[in-house]
Amino acid sequence: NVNLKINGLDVSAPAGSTILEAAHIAGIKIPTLCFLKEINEIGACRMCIVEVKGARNLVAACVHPINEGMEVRTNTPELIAARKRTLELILSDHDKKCLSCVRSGNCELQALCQELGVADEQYFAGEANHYELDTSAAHMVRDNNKCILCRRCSAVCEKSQAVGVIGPNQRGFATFIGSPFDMGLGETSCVSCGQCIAACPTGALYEKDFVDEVLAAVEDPAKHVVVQPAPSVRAALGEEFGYPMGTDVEGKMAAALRRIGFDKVFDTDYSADLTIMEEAHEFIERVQNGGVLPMMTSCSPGWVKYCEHYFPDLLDHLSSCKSPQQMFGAVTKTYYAEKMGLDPKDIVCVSVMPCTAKKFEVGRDDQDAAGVPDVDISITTRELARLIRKVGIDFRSLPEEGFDDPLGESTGAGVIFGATGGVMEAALRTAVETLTGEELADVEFQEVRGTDGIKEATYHVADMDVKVAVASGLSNAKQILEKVRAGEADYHFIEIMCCPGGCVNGGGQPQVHADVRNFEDVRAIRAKVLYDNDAAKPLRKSHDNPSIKKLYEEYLGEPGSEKAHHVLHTSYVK
Ligand code: HC1
Ligand code: SF4
Repeated sequence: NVNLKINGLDVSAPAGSTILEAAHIAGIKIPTLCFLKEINEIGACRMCIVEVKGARNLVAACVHPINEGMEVRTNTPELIAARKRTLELILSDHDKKCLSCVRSGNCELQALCQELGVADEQYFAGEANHYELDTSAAHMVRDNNKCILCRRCSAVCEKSQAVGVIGPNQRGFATFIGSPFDMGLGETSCVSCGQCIAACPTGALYEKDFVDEVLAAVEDPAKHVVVQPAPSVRAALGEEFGYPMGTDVEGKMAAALRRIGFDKVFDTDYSADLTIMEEAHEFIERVQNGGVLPMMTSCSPGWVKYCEHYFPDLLDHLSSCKSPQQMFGAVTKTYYAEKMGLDPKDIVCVSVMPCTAKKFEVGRDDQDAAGVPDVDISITTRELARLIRKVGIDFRSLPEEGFDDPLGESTGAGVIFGATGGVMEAALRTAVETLTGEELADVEFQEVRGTDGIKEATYHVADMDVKVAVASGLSNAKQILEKVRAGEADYHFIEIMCCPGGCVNGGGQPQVHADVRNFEDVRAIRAKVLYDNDAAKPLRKSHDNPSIKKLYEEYLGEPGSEKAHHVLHTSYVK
């Protein structure tokens, strides 16, 4: 360890730490704005400047390493005044419409202004840029009038996602964040992941909001409106209502959805189980009949879009299974509609997703089993929180309730879909038992758990070594895909999730401020909710789900049947 003094306090921190990290250990907060650990370490915004005794200039604490005997001051009146001036300069070219801003109350810029006592907004009126909103993408809006040029979005897009379709254009005062040649984001190869939204400290980036469309559907007496929340929503929605990160709010979420007025409160976990039935069957078929291997999962729409744009030569590796979101809609508008005597045109299927790419997925071709779109409206976890507030539901005082039958029943295999490695583990639980004909002694496949960007494992199943890989975050996926493309990978099955850590860390989840995100593993904390939820379930294998068994008996026949293909499988754009 290295010993230093911060604000006169003796601090000991691991060698190689930055001043920011050492201060955090000592419980001293140094404000930051542009810094995102391992993603945007550019020391550019000057919020985290500190004094180091003997140094000629102020240094950026986010990137400056500690030394033995160093003496640091973080909070002198001069530093506070300098930070305040930095904020004032940002505000002079910022659209200060806080009242109507989607991030009001949850904006990092607003919070810093409050902490540092920046008061009179009119005072900063100066020369300002004015930008048109970019609404060209299916999933999000870019409002450069609220952009503070921190570059967190472009760093995430490039480094985590290997996409790189947004970045600084022009120079000096004219600098703005945009796409190459100032194209609309919708015209680029953006994959709709929303990781840039999750990284944005202000209201410059936000999802297209469908809260009012959902309310209108619920109010329409001619419509039968069903809702399906994704696995990961229950792991993070509580954060919007003051619960500590890592709280499972499944029961309150179901109660809230019922009070919003949905006719049926179902669960995407149900169709995650269904996806496993089809995907495990497809995998076994490919292995036994010389199909294209490695097979790759297809439930993450940002990943599917990435594959279509960047690795079209590997599309035959993608499972033909629709995602659980889409399978849910397809089953609702075929099987459930028949059972209830409803015209599929009168059903509105709403999904609540931790994801912004799901807004794009609902509009894809070949996702209309009943001749109408499988899913009508997809909203994010954040939009659900807004909807709950808008209709005046006091979330914290709600009772815990369950889901409706029959599309609300699920096993533990369904709920772990939201964490990286979860789809693989769920598929293995079913594939192994199908191949061996024996019951698994232990259903937990620890090797594919955890937040590492790339995981590998080999399982000996029915005289065969099954080699699997799991990647989350497209830059990690890219490494594996390049190996497959070069013929250097001997995997049988690969799970790929677009967002780092999987859906729990999706672009539609509650935004986590950088001062938390830089020090805690949000992905692991939320994933634990799903693994605990799984461990507490009486049934943990998709093929044991009674409602899924019934669906096959009454409607689909066998996994992989012609009918199952018509309803539950799809195709891709080369
Ligand atoms: Fe996901 Fe999926 S796990 S893609 O992350 O396969 O969004 O949670 O709903 O569809 O189940 C997202 C989550 C989600 C699908 C499932
Ligand atoms: Fe990049 Fe994803 Fe944002 Fe598109 S949505 S600009 S791919 S980070």
